[in-house]
Amino acid sequence: TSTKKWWKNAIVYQIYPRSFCDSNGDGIGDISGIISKLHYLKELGIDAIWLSPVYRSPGYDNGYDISDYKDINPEFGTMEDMERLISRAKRLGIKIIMDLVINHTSDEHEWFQKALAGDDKYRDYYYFREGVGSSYPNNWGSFFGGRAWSKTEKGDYYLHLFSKKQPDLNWQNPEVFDEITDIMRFWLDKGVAGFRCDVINIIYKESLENGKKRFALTGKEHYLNTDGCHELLKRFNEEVWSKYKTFIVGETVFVTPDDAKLLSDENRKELDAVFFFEHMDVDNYGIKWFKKGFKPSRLIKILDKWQTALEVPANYLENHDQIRSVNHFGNVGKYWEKSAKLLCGLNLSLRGVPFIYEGEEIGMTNGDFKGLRELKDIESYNINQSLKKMLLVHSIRRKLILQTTRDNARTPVQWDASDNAGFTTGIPWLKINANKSFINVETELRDDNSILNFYKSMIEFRKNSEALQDGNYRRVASPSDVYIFTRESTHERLYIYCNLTNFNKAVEFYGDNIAFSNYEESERENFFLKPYEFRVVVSNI
Ligand code: TEU
Ligand code: CA
Repeated sequence: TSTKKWWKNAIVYQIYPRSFCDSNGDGIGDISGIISKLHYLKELGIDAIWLSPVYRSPGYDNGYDISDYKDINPEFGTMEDMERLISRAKRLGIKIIMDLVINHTSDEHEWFQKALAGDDKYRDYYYFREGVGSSYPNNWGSFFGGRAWSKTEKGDYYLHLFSKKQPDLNWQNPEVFDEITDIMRFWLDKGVAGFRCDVINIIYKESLENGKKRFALTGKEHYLNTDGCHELLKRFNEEVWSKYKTFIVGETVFVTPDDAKLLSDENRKELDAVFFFEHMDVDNYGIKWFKKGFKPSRLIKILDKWQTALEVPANYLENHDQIRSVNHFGNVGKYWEKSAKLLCGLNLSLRGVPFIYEGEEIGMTNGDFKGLRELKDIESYNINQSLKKMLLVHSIRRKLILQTTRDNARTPVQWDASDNAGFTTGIPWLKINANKSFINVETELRDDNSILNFYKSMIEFRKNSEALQDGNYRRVASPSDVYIFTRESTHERLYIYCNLTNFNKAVEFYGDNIAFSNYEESERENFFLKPYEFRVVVSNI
């Protein structure tokens, strides 16, 4: 119907511009590079692009440190390039969703520079505080390890929940609200279709009091999902977003299903959807650097919980902050191809809005880094410093960081098998994986049986399926490491089977005919699922 929101049946593709495609040989992906691949994305079948930040930035956190919200990072191109991207995409029916990073700015933003120079108006855009005795203003910790405060030349401190190059904005100041909503309108007027709001549920600090002591993120109870944050979201929605046909997805850290419901309930008119993290943390001890073995049964429990809790979850299995999903939940050995296809099937069968991260559609794997020196991520750098303070030796730090570093997902997209994988003619900013020789777009486009072609078919299948797009969700009893669920609409009932193990798994088969699978008909069995088998079975209703 015409009143249905456009994004409810959309499939979104995330681009991390630095790593996507370089058009001018400087080794850094750019906007012209993206434009050159729009037809590829159209063919893939996606409806919208979430563009990680392209704003002007000194790049200490690859653009998540913005120094001018109304300008484009010259490394990525010009404002004309950006306008061209929006209009070319529009012609192809692809919407552009920008990343909106408003918890903090870069310390090189004019506002912060004026604040440092002593301008009181701008000092109140941030949190400047005197130390307590010879120590920090409070005991809060940073997301990237270490303290959340840094000293200025004058001897006072400023708050930064991320790196010291990312001072937090003071959302209690109404002028900050006016500045940022003005920026939102600026981009929406240019034709952008919405925002992915970075760490949006931590922007409003209720107080700057000491937090309960924790191993990580001491202080979080003072800023997570505060009433002030809900209030801000309501006002963003009412005063700006609702005036355009936007899709607003929030990156919301440490949320429970109840928190997420409050943030994205349609009637509350705050966010449209949220990214939760519980499934990302399925294989760690609460802190991502300390990993434990992956158990499919845990992943299934978590996904089921969120499927049941939320009407429209934002579904994803990887992004620019996480390791590659085939490393995380699949198999990079013998079952690389089968497991990548299974994860595709899973992500695109769940209820909600599916997000695909660049390279996921060809089964890209974690970076093959040999040492910490090959890494570029500021988080990895800072964590290494923190782990040093904990007196962990180099070999251990190396192991912990290499298996989890965000750079695993940031290696350049592998377009072909040539030396620089068709990503650049120059020297890539981050090392390209050796497996580009067989994991690359060109090779996979030619192979009917490739992961890439599986994505294309699965996307098309979803687009043509009322049950997958709008149906309800119900888990079906199964062995704990096999995920079986139904998606059902008025005219269609589908049984989805996901064997998340590398074993044959005996299961009960329901339904009539197999509509989709990552195994050939001749390879399939009647009484069990093959390793990493994915099946969609249609049942008559
Ligand atoms: O991420 C927030 C965030 O919490 C992660 O960086 C976190 O360290 C990791 O995902 C935990 O597993 C957002 C952006 O996505 C990230 O790239 C930025 O560095 C960060 O905010 C600061 O803007
Ligand atoms: Ca470039």
